[in-house]
Amino acid sequence: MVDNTQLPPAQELAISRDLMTLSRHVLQQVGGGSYDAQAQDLSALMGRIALAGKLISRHLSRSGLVEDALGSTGSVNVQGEEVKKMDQYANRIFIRALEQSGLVCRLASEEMEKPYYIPENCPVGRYTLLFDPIDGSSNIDVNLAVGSIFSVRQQEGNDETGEALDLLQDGRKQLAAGYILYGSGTVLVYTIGKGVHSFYLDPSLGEFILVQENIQVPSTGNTYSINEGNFCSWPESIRQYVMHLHRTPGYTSRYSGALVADMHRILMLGGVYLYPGTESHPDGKLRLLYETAPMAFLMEQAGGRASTGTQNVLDVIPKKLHQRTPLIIGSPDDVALVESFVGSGASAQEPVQVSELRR
Ligand code: AFP
Repeated sequence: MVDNTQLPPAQELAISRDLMTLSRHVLQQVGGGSYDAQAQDLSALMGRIALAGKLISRHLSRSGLVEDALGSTGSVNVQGEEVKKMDQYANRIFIRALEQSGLVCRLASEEMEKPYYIPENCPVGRYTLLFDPIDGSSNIDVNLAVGSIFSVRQQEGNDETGEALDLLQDGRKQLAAGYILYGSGTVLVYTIGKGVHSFYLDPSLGEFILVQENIQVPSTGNTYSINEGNFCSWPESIRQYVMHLHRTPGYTSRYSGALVADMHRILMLGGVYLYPGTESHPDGKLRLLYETAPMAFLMEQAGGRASTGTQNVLDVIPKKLHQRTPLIIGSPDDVALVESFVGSGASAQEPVQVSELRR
């Protein structure tokens, strides 16, 4: 008798994959059947973050056709940077999507000087969402890849002052982190401390579909990603490192101007992304709580590393909400190589002997 309920194994596998929604995946990561309250919360939160990503993706895909997507709002944010219309739109989308979750009491983003409270959620919603709504916003007007970065933390204490002092803790306090890359496709990559997993948005279904579980970054890669326009204002050790790469056959440089896009390349193919301090910005450009710490959490979960040059990014305790840190992130061997230059205090007069460091 023929079993009409079964399809060939390859098709069965494809169906199982298509049915693995993001929320279900989060639950499976945590529970294995017996889901506790936090697992349920994280699953619901990821569902809302994914919804925000879908709405932003849709708006970006029409950006040249609608009035309110391209160009600048004419204002500057707390970092003194020009606010693009998409920055404002995406920030609002995250707020509204998480407001409705009932779970998030507080949101903090690059676009808001102070945390945004949702008082009606606070009695039950003990989570804070930190996010960069649009990372790489200078790419929007020229139709290049941009991203969103997110990080979830438990809210500690009642924070009656509204100063969010409990956020000034190290990156190991993150419960979940990830990014959404709006590129040739829209991909969401996340961790809840149990590996790194990626989901692609299937526009025909309007769902993120699992494509890869337990992503591992290669131990080394041939790509380095840094804005070489800042060469003259980097510390000498970074200049020496990059000159070493120039002299070593096999390296290639890739830099898109969006951390999410560059990070995704490094995560998938190996190599290193750097945003070091510069003369005018000794701590670099990237913000700890909603850019470098979430990326560091993700990269470590994928077997990689993230360093400021002298310290693990996840150990940095911020002094303020919008604190910046230098970032060296990627394959463990490549990050170690950069650190060896920083640690050696390499100077132009004393070039480092690196032959033994590079396999
Ligand atoms: P925004 O988040 O303000 O769009 O900045 C993007 C970013 O922080 C990061 O995504 C890029 O890697 C970096 O800035 C690019 O900065 P430079 O133009 O200085 O290289």
